Amino acid sequence: MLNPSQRFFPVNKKREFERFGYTVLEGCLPWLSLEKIKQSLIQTIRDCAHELDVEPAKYLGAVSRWVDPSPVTKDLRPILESPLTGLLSSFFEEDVTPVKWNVICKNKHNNRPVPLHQDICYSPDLPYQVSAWLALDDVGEQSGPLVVRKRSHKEVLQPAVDFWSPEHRSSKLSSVKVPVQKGDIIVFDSRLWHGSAVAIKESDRYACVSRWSCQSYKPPEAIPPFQKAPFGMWTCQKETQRILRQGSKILYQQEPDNFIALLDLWIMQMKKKNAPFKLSFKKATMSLINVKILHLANAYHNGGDASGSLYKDLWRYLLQSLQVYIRSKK
Ligand SMILES: O=C(O)CCC(=O)C(=O)O
Ligand SMILES: [Fe+2]
Repeated sequence: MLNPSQRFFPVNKKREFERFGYTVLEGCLPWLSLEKIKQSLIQTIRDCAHELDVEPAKYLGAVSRWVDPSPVTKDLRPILESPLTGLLSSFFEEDVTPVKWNVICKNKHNNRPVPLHQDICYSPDLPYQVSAWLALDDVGEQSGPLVVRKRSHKEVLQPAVDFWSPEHRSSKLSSVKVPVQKGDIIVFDSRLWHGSAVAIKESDRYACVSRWSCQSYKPPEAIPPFQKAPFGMWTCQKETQRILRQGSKILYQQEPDNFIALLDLWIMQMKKKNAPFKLSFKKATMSLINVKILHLANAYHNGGDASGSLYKDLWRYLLQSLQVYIRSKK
């Protein structure tokens, strides 16, 4: 039977994709109510917040992406997998297989940019060919659109960028914004350098991002190994735990083993403004609370921080000074 989403794409779209590493497929899935899908996502996100006993606004301030398996992505697959399979197999003119599903959002609680990166380098064990970034809202230039560096999918792969590191300096070098309408799909190569802009206009910007490979796909022969920053994407939780434990031993004569108990201890002490070095207690408290919510959302909902800014904030507002203090006591 013909899948209703199979359709003919102008040949220049495919050429554009091959040349620039991305293209926008406009007005996809017109028979689906994307608004209904988004509202149901938002309700699930609210339920997730309540499960952690936090306000939805606070939850959304800390969590900006969910990867399947997650309660937030669970209902998308049954609705979207078949139409997207139809669309993408028409586009590529061959069979395609879904690899991963994500929901990524910006809104008034979290409008931060995502630094430029190449997706394939974060997924060496499960490489995929393309992403299909389905807009669930209209995304203008000011609403944090995807940004891409045209043709960069043809460059030599670089090690995965650790943009969670406080040392990371993000570059906007020759990147262009890709504003889209609700229902458009940006199809982009997993080697393309891309990210997203700050949402100056803090309206909702929800996207369902699925990853796919064509049957004929051959992953790159060599994906460069991760170069882990001392405090970054792959190390920040362990480092945070280490620094906070050392600090609480010296300052509060306590050393909780459990990460959440440790964060709670520090939240309490920061609220009491109890530390012998200079810092903004308010910002330190906020960043500890955000990391706590992120950690719980990761454990319960496979939630994450798309922009990689929460641990960076904690570093800036507490850990950096605490580390200097600990070293001075050794
Ligand atoms: O949606 C965003 O803000 C970033 C998306 C992204 O990097 C991705 O889907 O791979
Ligand atoms: Fe990405």
